[in-house]
Amino acid sequence: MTQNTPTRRQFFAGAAASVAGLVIARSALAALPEPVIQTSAATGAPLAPNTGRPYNPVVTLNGWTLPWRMNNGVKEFHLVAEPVVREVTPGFVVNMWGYNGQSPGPTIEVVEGDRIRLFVTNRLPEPTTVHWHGQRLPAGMDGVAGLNQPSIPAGKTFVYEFEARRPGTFMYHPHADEMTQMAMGMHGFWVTHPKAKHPLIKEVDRDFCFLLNAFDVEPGSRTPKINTMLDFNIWCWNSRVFPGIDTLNVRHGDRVRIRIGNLTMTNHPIHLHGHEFEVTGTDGGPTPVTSRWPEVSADIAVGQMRQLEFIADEEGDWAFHCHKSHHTMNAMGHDVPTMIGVDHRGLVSKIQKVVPDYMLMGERGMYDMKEMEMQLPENTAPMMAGHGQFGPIGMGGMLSVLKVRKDQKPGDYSDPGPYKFPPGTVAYEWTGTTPSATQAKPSPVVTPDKEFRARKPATGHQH
Ligand SMILES: [Cu+2]
Repeated sequence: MTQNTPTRRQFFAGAAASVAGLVIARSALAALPEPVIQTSAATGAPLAPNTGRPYNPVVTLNGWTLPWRMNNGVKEFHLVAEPVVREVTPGFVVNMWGYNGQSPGPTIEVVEGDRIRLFVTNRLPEPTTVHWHGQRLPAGMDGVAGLNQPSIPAGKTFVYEFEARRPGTFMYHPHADEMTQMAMGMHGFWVTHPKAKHPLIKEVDRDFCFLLNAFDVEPGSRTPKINTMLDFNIWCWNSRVFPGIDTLNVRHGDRVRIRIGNLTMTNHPIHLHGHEFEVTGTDGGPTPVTSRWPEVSADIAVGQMRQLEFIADEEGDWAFHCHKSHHTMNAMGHDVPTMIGVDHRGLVSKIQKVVPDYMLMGERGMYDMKEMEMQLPENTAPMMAGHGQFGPIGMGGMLSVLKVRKDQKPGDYSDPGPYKFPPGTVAYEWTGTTPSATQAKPSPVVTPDKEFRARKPATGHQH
């Protein structure tokens, strides 16, 4: 792959090549920083800065941070927009477009006041640009094709240069053929750390980030349908679905920050169990302290970013997920007819004479689907998957687990394994007799003395 202009054949070969790590000839890009490629979907270790101002690096869930080089005081990064193959969960890979071997692209971390130069090489089969969402910068660096710059033709490299003027939580994505390129997985995270102690930005022990993204991939296929507007079936955090999303592992008592950006076509109420958090920042910057209140769910609208912060002071394994129930489910959960209460006795064998593969689903609810090892088309994420220490979890999509442990070492992000519940603290089965139900006494009938007047028997309060 020494030529810069990908041919049609190279484009289709490119997806396969990137699995093994795309090799770019150094001679062709001699003056540029060598592009760094990452093809593993594992959560990368935080990238401690070895040049420039110090900061406490973030951890990108199932992602990584892009290294830079220092050139006369300027931080230089090299992004390569290209077709990639992403493992969305074990057994399910999707052809995507991304940056430097992955979708999402690598996280970019800089410090307030840094001078930044970003080289963007386009190895897609069509023009692209990069928009630096939320940044204060010169208009000519804002990346809207046609409006702020000519688009980057296939095979060419453009240079963006600006100062990171304000600290905060940002992202980047194309502003050229957005419908295709974002539906194919092109976006990445950006964090600008404060240059000094900031009155609205607390130092934290753990700083996680990820993007919400979604794809429409027919079961058995591996390329997203880019024209889908609403009916997506793969609901991702950083292009991963449960059980493929890594857990968030923290030490008991840690101050934890989770930065989330939404690049799907709908909102996601992100819900944390066992703790209350505050929203300490948006893509507009840190929020005033007087605007913060405790929450256990934060709705993240399309194109928004939110920073959630809390003290992890409850030991255990805590679910952390989108509260839309269809978003904690993988493909095949959407077009199944509701069968609850339908008596199918004797029916299946008759239907199977006409439709040999016919299978009955859901006449007692969908719970059985958790255990069912049904024959899925090749390359399909099971609708509900994942096991906990008590059995099947029965979810997919936008779900992970916050693991809070007393013995987790500072800076150790490794998975401590399942929580050891103290004896007597787990919900248990009642083994005594169950009394039969009694009918509650009917509420006394109150005749309103006026047509719209009612009396609440419990309080006697009149409306
Ligand atoms: Cu959601």
